[in-house]
Amino acid sequence: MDPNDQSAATVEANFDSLVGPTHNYAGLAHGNLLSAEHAGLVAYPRQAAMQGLDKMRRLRSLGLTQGVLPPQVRPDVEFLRSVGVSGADDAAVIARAARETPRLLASAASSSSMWAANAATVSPAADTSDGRVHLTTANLVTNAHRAIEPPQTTRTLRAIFRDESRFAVHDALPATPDYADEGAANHTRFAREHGDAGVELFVYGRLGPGEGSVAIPRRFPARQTLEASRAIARLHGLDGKGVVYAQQHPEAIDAGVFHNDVIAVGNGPVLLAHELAFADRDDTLASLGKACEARGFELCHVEIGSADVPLELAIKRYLFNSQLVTLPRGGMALIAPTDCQDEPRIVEALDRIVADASNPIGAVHYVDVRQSMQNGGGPACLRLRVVLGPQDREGVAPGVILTDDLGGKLEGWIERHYREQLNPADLADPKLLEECRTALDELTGILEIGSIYPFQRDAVTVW
Ligand code: SUG
Repeated sequence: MDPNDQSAATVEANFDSLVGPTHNYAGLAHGNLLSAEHAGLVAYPRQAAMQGLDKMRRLRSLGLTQGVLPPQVRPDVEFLRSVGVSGADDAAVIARAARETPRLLASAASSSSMWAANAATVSPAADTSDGRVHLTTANLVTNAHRAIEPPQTTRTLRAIFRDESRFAVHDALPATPDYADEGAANHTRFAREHGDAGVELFVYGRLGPGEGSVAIPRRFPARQTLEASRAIARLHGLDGKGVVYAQQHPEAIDAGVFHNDVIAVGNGPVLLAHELAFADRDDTLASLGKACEARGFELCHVEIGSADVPLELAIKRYLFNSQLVTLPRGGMALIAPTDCQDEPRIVEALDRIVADASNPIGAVHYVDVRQSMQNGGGPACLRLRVVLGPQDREGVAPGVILTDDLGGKLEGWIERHYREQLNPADLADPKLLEECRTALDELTGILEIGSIYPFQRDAVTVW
């Protein structure tokens, strides 16, 4: 039997979003230090998209199931119109935005949907009351350029996770600060094996109204509320025994940890985290340990302390925004950004972890996603994890699962449609929208997911 044959197994698939043709650096994300640092830089969309595709191919070469999510249409002219930037046609709206309010144009043009970890929160079938995989689209209310993503995200997810007997795709939570939600970036699932009932850890930065008070960050926004996390657990029908809520360390948020996946990553029974990830480290570990025990497995906690890797360094190099994956042949590998590779303190910490037989992490693979990293999105930000049993897999649009053939087609597609470089001033070019629409129209054909964008539907004349 082929050891890579996973057809009968429950696997965790990574769905990465392709970087969009308008990838640029606009410094839009308050509290995200890399986004601020690189604002105004020339961006390289073609290279960015290829780096993302190369990462997907690398994961697939490790024997993992890899899916592809399409980007969103940008600039979002409807968003510009909704905030009063009017014009006779799309080109006029874009021209007026460029003239009068360039930051709004940058928000409308951001390719931020590339960070698929913020698309939704996902609970596998083994954890939910109706035995379906549940996905709740994130509302991303904290930042305007991200708050425009949810309607298209929901359409895209429903087109891909299309069998309603296997998948429930929920609309985003109400778009209000009390329900601020950033998706899987603040959610980690632990289980003995992917197909077993697990423990879902929801990490929040602040409470909702009337829930008492906790210390909150002073400098940067807390993007996730406890109220939002609770709502998702309810929507997904999670058993309370398998749910743990933990507060992010406010000092970590103030140091630039805008999502928990910038400071912690988990997989199977393993939690790899910095000592400053949680506001109450001991309490969080105790609750998590107890919940895992109740599910019949022991939590394997691998910690990196400030003495070995200071918080600021971990954030700058995105050490914890690595993907921790279970390999089909057994053991785990960490998929880390190349930016970690030339930092001796990080390499030493990782070498120690790999050499330590008390955890299953046996290898580190470095991937170059620098174009995304410069906007604060590392390897783990680019993917949405979805645990799929054999029946679930049959309910997924088959054309989005990466194969050699699809990889080749996507490479050609990127070469044909993406600009080599994009300056902030190029966002004013009305041709960019046309190029994006043409590219995405072709992409939906390649992925065989039908018409998912409003411009494709509007083009159909209804008699
Ligand atoms: O929301 N950056 C994104 C990065 C998201 C990373 N995702 C996870 N950690 N899962 C954000 O801060 C920058 C866009 C700009 O400045 O042009 C941005 O939106």
